[in-house]
Amino acid sequence: MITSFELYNIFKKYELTFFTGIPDSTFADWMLFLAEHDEKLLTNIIACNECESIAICVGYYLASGKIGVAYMQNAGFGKTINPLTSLCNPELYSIPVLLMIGWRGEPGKLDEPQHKKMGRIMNLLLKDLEIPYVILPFDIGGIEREIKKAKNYLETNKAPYALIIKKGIINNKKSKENLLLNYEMTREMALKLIIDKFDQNEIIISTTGKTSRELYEYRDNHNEVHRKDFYMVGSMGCAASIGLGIALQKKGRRVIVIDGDGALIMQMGALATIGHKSPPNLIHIVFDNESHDSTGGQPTVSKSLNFKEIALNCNYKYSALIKSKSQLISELNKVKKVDGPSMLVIKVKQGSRKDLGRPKTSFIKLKNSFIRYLEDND
Ligand SMILES: Cc1ncc(C[n+]2csc(CCOP(=O)(O)OP(=O)(O)O)c2C)c(N)n1
Repeated sequence: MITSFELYNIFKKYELTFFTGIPDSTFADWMLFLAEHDEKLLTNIIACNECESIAICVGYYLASGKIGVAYMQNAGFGKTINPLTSLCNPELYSIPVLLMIGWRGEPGKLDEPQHKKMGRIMNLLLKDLEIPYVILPFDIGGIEREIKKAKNYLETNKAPYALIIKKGIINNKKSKENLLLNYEMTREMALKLIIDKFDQNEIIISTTGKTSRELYEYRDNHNEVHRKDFYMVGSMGCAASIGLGIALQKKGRRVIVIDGDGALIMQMGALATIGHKSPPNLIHIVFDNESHDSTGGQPTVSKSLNFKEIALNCNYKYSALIKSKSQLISELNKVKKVDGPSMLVIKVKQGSRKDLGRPKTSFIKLKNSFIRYLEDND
């Protein structure tokens, strides 16, 4: 096992001090280290998605001749295939990028179902992409040897190379540093208020990570059925687009999308599509905790964004920024009466309950009962 500081020292020795990507809980402490030391010891750019991080590294290389490191969870690796096979490809521009990929769903290890397939095929995909990779060993000497080898390859071949990071290689023991967000509500509190308000034949789509886990558990604890909800697993950033697809078919039903700031930023282009199609029955709710809370609380860039105005500028018909419980209650009453698409941006604290559970029902069962709910309740 290696600490983040020891890892940084190895990267620095091989002139790798430029990092960009989307966080993964496999190296949560490393992500916090990068955020903490950005513009001091190193550069860290929190990207909107994994594809963007490759492109940032390409720009960095073109302008400085130096090699960037793109970090990601293997869930997001698929998003990099386009720039890796075009921009970086040795048959085209031949640009070296070091990938640092957290290995979720490693065969034989217990993990969430959405990680199983990518965990199994990631190495095969890298082989098909003709990107050499190494599974980083656990000892510091071995890690240094492999990073040196990677650097040599990148310089000699001017092509991408991947480091695969297993859980437990980077010490994650340092406690999570919560952002000091002085908001009244937690995500879970706000979620409960919303769910209680929409108690008719509404259709709910909840974003990936802890939001869906909290919603699932809330239904369980209240002996409510899950069929009203579509719980996203993986596919971060896709909740609003699923909502659009449904809203356009089910014009007589309200569709509530519950999103996160990280997920919204990841696929922010979806706002343009939603605004353009303008379904009046779509309500887009964003829990903005200024972080990727589900993977360890690493900051997003939401602090410098005004989602409320962005939505309106993308042709949403109504939008509000909410910071308190009383405001949330009044906006929920209002949003039921106006034509959408509408957006409610709710500022919430970071964090979740330690004993938060995970969906237990099979996803095929959940899908089938959700489809029946869509058919039955028009
Ligand atoms: C394409 C992709 N990249 C990364 C991940 C890993 N991941 C899962 S949840 C999450 C954070 C989501 O943050 P946000 O939408 O702000 O919601 P929060 O966890 O803060 O409630 C990340 C990075 C993923 N599932 N898919």
